[in-house]
Amino acid sequence: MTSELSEKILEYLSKCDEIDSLDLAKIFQEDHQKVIGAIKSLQAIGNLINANQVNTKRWELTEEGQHVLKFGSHEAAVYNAISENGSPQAEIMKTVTYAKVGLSKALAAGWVEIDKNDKSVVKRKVASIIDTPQVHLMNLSEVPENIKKEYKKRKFLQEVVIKSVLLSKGESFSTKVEKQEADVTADLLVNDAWKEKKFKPYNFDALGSALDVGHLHPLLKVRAEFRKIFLEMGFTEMPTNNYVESSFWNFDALFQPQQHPARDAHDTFFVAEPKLSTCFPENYLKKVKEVHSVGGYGSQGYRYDWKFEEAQKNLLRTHTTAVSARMLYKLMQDGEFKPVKYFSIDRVFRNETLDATHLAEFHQIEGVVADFDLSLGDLIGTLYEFFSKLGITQLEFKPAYNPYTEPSMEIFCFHNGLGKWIEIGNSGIFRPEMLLPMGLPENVNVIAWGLSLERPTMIKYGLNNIRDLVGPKVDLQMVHDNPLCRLDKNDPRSVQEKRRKSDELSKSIVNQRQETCVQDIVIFCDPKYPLYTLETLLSIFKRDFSISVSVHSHSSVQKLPDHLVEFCSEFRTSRKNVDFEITFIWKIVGVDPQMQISAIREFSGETNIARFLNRLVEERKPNLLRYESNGALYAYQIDAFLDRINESLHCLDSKNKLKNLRALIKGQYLMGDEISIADIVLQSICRNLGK
Ligand code: FB9
Repeated sequence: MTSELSEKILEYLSKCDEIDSLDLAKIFQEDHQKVIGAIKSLQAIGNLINANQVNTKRWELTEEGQHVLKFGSHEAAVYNAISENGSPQAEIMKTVTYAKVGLSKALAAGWVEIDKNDKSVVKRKVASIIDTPQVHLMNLSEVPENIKKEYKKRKFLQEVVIKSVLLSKGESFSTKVEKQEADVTADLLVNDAWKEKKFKPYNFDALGSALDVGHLHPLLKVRAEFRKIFLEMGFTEMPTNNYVESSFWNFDALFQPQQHPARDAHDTFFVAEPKLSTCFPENYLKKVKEVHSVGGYGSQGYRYDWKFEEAQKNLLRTHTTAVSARMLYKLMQDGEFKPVKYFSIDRVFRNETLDATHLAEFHQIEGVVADFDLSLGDLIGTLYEFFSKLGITQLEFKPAYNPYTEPSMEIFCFHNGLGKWIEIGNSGIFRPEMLLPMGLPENVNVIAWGLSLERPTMIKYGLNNIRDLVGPKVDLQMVHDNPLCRLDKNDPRSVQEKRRKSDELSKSIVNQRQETCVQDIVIFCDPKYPLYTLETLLSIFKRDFSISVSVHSHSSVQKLPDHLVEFCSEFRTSRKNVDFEITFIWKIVGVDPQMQISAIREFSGETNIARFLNRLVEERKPNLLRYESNGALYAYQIDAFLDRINESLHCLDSKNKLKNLRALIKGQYLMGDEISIADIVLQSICRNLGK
């Protein structure tokens, strides 16, 4: 049902070629937003009208400008406030609004002067004045631009951009709009009444209404992914809902001596109230005291006077290994030992020096496996399995020291983006002095490892400062905008599987090309979303490969925009026996171009086509544009960027799209100091997005 306002708009438009929505609002004495609403409802009814957004810059009075318009300029107000024989400056300053700037302007204009005999008095210097600023503000349209800019500097005027819509008659313009039914109702079905009706066309491009829901913080997204990894590996989550812990469970139970530096106040947050814990398992406590003070189980212990009072001190737990200790102790209290796999992901607190990547608290991720006769090999194998699910397959281990594990190892992986080995965690086998007082059988070993949640999250979301991730300065828009987190897709098995298939594909095409040229690259592309990445890639490849491109238009494209007529013109030849022969067809296919590798398969989307072309070239020239030849993690990083670029390409408005894409560009190249396919795609898109 069109509103009365819509019909008035159509009526007005029938008598002119075009009209701006702001003018319509004035003519109909309506709020501009109501006019915009009526225009949108007319646009929904087929091609009645053409509506193009227009941005108009307009001058508007500021609050100070309104004051000048009403009461005169500040200098005129000062002049008018001075009495015949002069007035004390203090009085003028007290009684006149904007007196300070008014007095200096009035002095500069020669309207007033300071009394030579009494500097505290100001006198009139002229008999009368013309208040030009007030006159100008009363009739802005007559004021020259340069004067307006002066008033902008004096904060009397501001330039505002008014968004409006320029209307003109559409292909199916009419002043009479037949009511369009939105639904087939029961009434319409009676006696086939629906046959006489017009129905609103389905808008298949209409988006679902954005759900006004909450958004998970990146840390919680990554935590969920780690939780998924542990659960699929058969681990059970430990109860970690106690930040306050006794020194006994946080340190003594782990065979960490009471004089260890980590146990003093500048490394640990001790709790003032309640200061002490009093309830401990009596027999177990005795065994812990003994193994610390005199040893046992083949250990000589630390040979010191172990103090109960020290063990009673409450603190904010410094690691979730305190929870692991409680769980392992409980295991034997519940009956006979059975093998278990536990994990925890929760906050821990350390009184540490703060820096860009360290705060006084962080989330520790910990895995624990207790079973008969576990060895260091089992620990290493478990770590390979765990980290492989993050796409990390190159691990190195370095001997380390922990009070509660022996042997202990720091874990490293090679980070291609940073071009160096980075520490990704710590691990070890719990000592007998920790396990045997709990009553665990002598042939039971417990392997364990830990890492932080913040470090992988910062890498995943490209954050350099921990304060951009947690704390009061976090940009909530980042929480709203950041993409979903999936770590499992990097499981080398699925990655290797994906790569094996595409390698097979690339090899089959490469082999085919070696006998003949690659005759069957066909690309369908929508003129609304040109594949500029192709032009950039071909200009890189032309140095090492012979290329020919033929460009055609499908019948679904009525007229090719002028700026696309020369698309890939540099490569248009009819030469045969080239390395790359591409048939490029403009066709209405939507945002994702389609690449057809005839008789084998199809790729969809700019980033997937780029990946394929990179692989095709990397087969012949590995160093021309490194991708998979540089290792799984390097390729994973590039894939992660390409996925984010692809997500941005599908976000709705180009402004937002450009903002998302530009946010990806931090240094010279996305992968550090080496250009990659991700840079080429990103730069091509950003360079041409405005076209
Ligand atoms: O997380 C750490 N690094 C890391 C982890 C993952 C990652 O992302 C992957 C590429 C995708 C990147 C980096 N670290 C441990 C190493 C360093 O960051 C280190 O500087 C900071 N460490 C924290 C503690 O620092 C005071 C990280 C935290 C940490 C260290 C050790 C443990 C837990 C967390 C442990 C343990 C442990 C050992 C034996 C038995 C049981 C638990």
